[in-house]
Amino acid sequence: MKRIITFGTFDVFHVGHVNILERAAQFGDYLIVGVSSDALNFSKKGRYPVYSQNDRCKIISSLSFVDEVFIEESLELKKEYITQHNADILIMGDDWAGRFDWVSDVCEVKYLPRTPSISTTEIIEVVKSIK
Ligand code: C2G
Repeated sequence: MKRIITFGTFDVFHVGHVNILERAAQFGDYLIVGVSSDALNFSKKGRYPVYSQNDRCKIISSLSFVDEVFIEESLELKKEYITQHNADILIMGDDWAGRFDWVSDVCEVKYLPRTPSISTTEIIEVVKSIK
């Protein structure tokens, strides 16, 4: 039984998010998702997500291939989250390639190709430009 863990903000949920979670789930039997908190986003990006952490968690929890969801409060706690959840593999999109290799002493780390041409930032820009 392999346990997979992944992390993300998943704001303004879109098909790129579905693709990474669906593919991550295929690497094991149980998928755990760390959803970054509103405060973590504010400290990283200087703005809050469009959707609140509760709503983002609710959306991710509703997916049939997601088994467990928790709030990620800090990027530095990655190893603690991985060991607490007994994860065997950490999976992230390849925009993060190499950046989580430092946890590879506690689990395997894999980066999967991002879905091209879609991002939360781009969706926000498109919505803003609609007159
Ligand atoms: N993603 C993807 N294709 C896209 C957009 C996103 O595969 N077109 C993937 C990202 O690579 C990431 C996941 O979807 O693995 C979540 O992306 P974001 O919501 O942008 O998450 P981020 O703000 O990068 O938070 O601890 C890490 C952070 O919590 C990651």
